[in-house]
Amino acid sequence: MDVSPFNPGALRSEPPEFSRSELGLANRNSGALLELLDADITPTGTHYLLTHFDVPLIDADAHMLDFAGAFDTPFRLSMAEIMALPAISRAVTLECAGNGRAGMHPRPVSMPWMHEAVGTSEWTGTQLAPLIARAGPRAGVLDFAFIGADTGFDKGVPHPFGRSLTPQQLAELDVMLVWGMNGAPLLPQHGAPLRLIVPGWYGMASVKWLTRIEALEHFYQGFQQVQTYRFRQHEDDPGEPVTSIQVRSLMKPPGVPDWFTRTRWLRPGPVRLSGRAWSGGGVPIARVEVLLDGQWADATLRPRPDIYAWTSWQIDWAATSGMHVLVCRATDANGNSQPMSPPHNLGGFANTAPQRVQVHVAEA
Ligand SMILES: Nc1nc2c(c(=O)[nH]1)N[C@H]1C(S)=C(S)[C@@H](COP(=O)(O)O)O[C@H]1N2
Ligand SMILES: [Mo]
Repeated sequence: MDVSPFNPGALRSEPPEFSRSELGLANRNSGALLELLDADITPTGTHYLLTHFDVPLIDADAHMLDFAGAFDTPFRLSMAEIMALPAISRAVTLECAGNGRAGMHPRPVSMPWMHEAVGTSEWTGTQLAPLIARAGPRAGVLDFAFIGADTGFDKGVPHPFGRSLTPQQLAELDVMLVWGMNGAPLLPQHGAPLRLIVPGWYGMASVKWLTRIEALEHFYQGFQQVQTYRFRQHEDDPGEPVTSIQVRSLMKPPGVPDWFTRTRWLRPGPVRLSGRAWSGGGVPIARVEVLLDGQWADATLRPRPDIYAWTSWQIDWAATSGMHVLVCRATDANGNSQPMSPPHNLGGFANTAPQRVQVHVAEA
């Protein structure tokens, strides 16, 4: 099921309109422009945005990152000290865990993403693990909390945006401390001057405006760690945590759009369809299939620039006059693919139901 404007019948079972609060969130948290999906690196400024509270304006010259808590040798680093560390740049695809939420039934009321909460940037920074090792976590450390400079309320609970990773997760993930995006300093809305990038995980783990890393001898209990980002069936269900990105694909909509409904128009004849597919944890994409005239056909895949970056795909279609719904679905090397109706959860996370693109094929 899909609530795209091409399928208004699907709206019957849910509130007929998005609330003003949801519209407000949708205005602040922009999505990617699907027509730019042919770019390996999402052009800076068109990368999706998800900010829970307010974007803080931080003076990079005065900014310090604190390594605090249960470390043997806690320390603080200035941006100059961090940027003098060995630098790495990696193309990493970031996706919001709420991507696809607006297509869930019933619709969880939150940031109403359709399909666009994804982008790939070349992130420049340094590896986190050597710095944690330098600070020397005590033997009893169970968790590392990553705290952002932004604070606000959710469900009446005031908190800074914070997330955590266990020592084992840190050992398995190529976590980066990042100050650059596509060869330029981070933009304020993407976490300037310093953020975490946790490749292969949904975006909530990649804490922006990072100010503090705290070693804990208990599990971090921050709101964004324990009260949300969990696959829950009902309010009292503790649920499973949301972690790795689940396999998904998107199509660059072909032809030209109606500006309001985004329905496409194109002429009959050969058309090259293209798009992207990605999965979490560095797992490669094994297959992308596209539904063309009632038949699933295999798209051609191109190698990805980094194990954490999306794969591009393409397929040729002989478009015939009439209305068509184009659908793509990906399968990763672990054999996971996009279910037609993914299981519901309260938060509306990881709705990987395939995108449907309605096209009207006709002579001018
Ligand atoms: N400090 C802080 N970090 C944050 C967030 C936030 O609201 N505050 N949002 C998270 C979520 S849910 C996502 S999907 C990504 C989005 O990163 P982007 O806005 O750079 O695309 O940032 C994550 N890091
Ligand atoms: Mo997110």
